[in-house]
Amino acid sequence: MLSSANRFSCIRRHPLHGLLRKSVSAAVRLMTGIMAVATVCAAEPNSAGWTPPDSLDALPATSGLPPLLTTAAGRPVASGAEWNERRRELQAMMQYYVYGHLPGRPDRVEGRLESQRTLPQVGGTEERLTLHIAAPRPLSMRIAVYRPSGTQRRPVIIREEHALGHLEEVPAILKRGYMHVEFAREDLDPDEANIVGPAQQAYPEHDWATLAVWAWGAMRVVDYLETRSDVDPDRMALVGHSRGGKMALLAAAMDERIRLVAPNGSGCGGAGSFRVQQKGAETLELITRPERFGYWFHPRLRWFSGRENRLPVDQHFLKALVAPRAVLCTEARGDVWANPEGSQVTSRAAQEVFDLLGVPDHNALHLRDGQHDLTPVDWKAILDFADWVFHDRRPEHPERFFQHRRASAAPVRPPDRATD
Ligand code: GTR
Repeated sequence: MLSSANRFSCIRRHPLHGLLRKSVSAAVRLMTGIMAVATVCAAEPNSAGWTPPDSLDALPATSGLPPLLTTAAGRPVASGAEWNERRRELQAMMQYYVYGHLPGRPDRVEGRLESQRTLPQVGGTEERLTLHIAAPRPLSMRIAVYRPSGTQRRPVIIREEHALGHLEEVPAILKRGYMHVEFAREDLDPDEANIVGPAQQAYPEHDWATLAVWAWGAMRVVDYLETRSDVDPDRMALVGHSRGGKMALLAAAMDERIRLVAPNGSGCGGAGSFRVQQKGAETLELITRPERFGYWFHPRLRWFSGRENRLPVDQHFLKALVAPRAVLCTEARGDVWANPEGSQVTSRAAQEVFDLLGVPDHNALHLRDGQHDLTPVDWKAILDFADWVFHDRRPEHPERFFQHRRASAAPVRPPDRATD
């Protein structure tokens, strides 16, 4: 269900409007795709001082993952100050090649309380609110806030959702003293191909795809939470499962106010490497198919299908962008589609940045047995790790959070599978 202001803009629900919207949308996306795939790239430097290539065809094939601690111009990165520069370059590259460009922070985000109730079964209260986002064309998004009793400032666990009211894990979260916030990401962009969602309509000059819209939505939740007197603004964590995990990792890579991110089973386009994939994992080719999830990504990404070794980025860039804040990837051994081995590889590759910044233990990966799901075992790992990061409560068996460091973890070097 869409929130009221956005429902107005979602004219696709009328059959004729739907046809119109789909064809306009398809044309817009086709144009973007043609521009990307024709590899005529804007050669002007962007705000990070990084210049996109004139043509994708000119990109060299490389072996291994692209380096983190060497700039695009070939300079080594050896200090925190140099890393800050490099960070901006990596953000620019990830947006250019993978997700499209996120707009800046809007002037205002205001929460309007819609309903409030006490929920004894979760051990606290529930507020339902609508966030009003002062975008060039106003946007709205629904959220649910769960809070233990008391008015003191609390750390927050934010979770993305396409529907609100997932109460199963709320009691455990509140019991540990956290607030829990869910947001309805699809109010900003429905999870469907061939739709120009409300947020994309509000910023027509931006080439952002659906994952970027959702990530921007998470950042707007943070804008709102910063205005609340019962939120500890230095202790906000973001959790997402699967496609929500892809979104969460991107949001944390872009927004330093997110102090801990936990992508769960996020796989291709999330924590898993595009290049290094275990047998049965979702590939760049599969995920970017127009009839599957091409709309999650900038159309430019599909050019790298079968040419992954020419992609100037990989997902260890996103993990490194979180440093010195904390990232915990929760993965399941049986979830081969989400490439848990490729996530170990990107965690190992990102480690050098966490080491450089003096926070080696802020780069974490937890593996459990089982399949693709966000289970109580994952939630326990997330809360134990959050207690450690936010409250310095050392967990039992801390080595369980660093499974990418084990000698048996997957090797960093990708198999020679991509063709030139
Ligand atoms: C799958 C998709 C994955 C993952 C998953 C989900 O179908 O191939 O990349 O995102 O959906 O979000 O549940």
